[in-house]
Amino acid sequence: MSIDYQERIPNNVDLNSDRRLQRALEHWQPKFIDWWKELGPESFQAADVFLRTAVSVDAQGWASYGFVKMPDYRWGIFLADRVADRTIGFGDEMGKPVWQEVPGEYRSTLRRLIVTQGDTEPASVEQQRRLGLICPSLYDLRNLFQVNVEEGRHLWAMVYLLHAYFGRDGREEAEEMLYRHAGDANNPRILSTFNEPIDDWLSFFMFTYFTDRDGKYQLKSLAESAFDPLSRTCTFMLTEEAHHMFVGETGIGRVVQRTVEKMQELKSDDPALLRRHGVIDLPTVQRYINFWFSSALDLFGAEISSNAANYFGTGLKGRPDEASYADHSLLATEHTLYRPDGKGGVEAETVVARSAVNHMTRDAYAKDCEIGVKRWNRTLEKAGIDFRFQLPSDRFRRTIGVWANVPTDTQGNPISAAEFERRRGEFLPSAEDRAYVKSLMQPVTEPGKMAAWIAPPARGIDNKPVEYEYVHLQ
Ligand code: BYC
Ligand code: FE
Ligand code: FE
Repeated sequence: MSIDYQERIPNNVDLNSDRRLQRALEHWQPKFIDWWKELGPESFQAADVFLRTAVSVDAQGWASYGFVKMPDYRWGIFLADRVADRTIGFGDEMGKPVWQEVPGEYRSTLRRLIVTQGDTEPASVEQQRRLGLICPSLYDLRNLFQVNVEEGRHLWAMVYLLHAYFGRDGREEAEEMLYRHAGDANNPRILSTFNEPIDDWLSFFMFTYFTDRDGKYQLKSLAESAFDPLSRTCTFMLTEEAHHMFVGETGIGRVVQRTVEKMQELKSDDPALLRRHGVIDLPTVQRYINFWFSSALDLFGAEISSNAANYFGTGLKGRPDEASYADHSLLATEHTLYRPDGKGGVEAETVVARSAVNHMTRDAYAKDCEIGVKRWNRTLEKAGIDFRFQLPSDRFRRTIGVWANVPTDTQGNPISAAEFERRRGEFLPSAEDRAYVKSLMQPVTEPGKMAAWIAPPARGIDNKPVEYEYVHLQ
């Protein structure tokens, strides 16, 4: 079904035919706009931004580009087209028709999954709200705002499901989405990563590379759901997600590129010298990777999880690309993982595979994370630089799962708490690192100009040149 832009709430779900639902969402809409104006991008609400807006849910040609003031962005409700005769692809109900309504017995579990997903979307907008004031270029500023408005739309996607399928409880949950705030001491966002401040652009690129990619994997898992409206919603959200990760991968790539150019010019890899010349030294980039990757791993939940086994068995949530696996029951196979033995060593534990769904999803995620790392390393290799980036071990700095609060080095070797503290500055960004990176964050808003710590992008947006004026400041 095509998207109706004549409506107050653009949609392709025939909202017009359900007046109650339409009224309920129209009641929520001004609250969302108030939230956006108060906690969305600071200082740029009146700027004209070159944004893409979804105009169809086809994989090709689904977006159109034009200048929009962010509060006027047409946030709407877009579900991928229904797949005829779709059946459940895994778990105990495998092969049965998917559900168009929520089965009573799964109501609270499903609501909780949708709320957890939905909560991350406005959280990220809140986390990123001050980045515009310190943008490295208009091109980057536009990308930030594109990501922000789409995360706003992802909130709409989950709020639609809550309103349409969860009655009064759902409407209450939708309100709560605008009351919890990232980093709020009394009323924080649900998952811890979404309370971490993002106040420099290196962190923003790390977040869009690592954390938005968790989004990709969680959305892929939910796209497998037996609850068909959730599946269709997530399938379309994934179309938008690709750009967020592109911003992260190319953003980090451009930082690395700039540093490499400086290293060649100065014929030095001395971090202090490079910092005096205004670029971000490679070990600092590595420490940011260590921080954000380990933080993102926690978003997959515990490796051994009865919740996850339950979601899988009941058909609520599968694995990403479930069809690519041979076994869709996971009751007859086993899965081995490594855990601390409590004596400073490591031991193997074998569990029924269904209990290890979170682990499998996380492994698929980590593999996907490697792709960018390889690309950044190619830049180093081509420049004849010996340094190589590496993802830290999945045991490193965990707060969830079997390795929670077990100190290890970045290779995953258990170490004492004292040694961890002694080497903290080798593993993770120090206060000095953060202060240095922050000191570079001076706004650059002349069309085509880039901050000195980042290389220009290879190309512009929608075939426009890099020098294009992507944001018209007021
Ligand atoms: N923090 O069985 P377990 C995105 C809790 S990002 C705090 O291991 P489960 C985006 C858990 O709730 C994608 N608590 O967990 C990115 C449970 O509590 P109870 C977001 C945590 O349920 C960038 C207990 O620990 N989407 O879209 O298998 C920008 C034991 O849990 C955490 C989703 O998350 C944590 N990290 O899995 C914008 C998808 N981990 O029951 C957007 C929906 C676990 O003991 N969520 N706990 O009280 C889920 O599927 C699951 O809730 C999780 C956890 C994967 C998060
Ligand atoms: Fe999102
Ligand atoms: Fe995203």
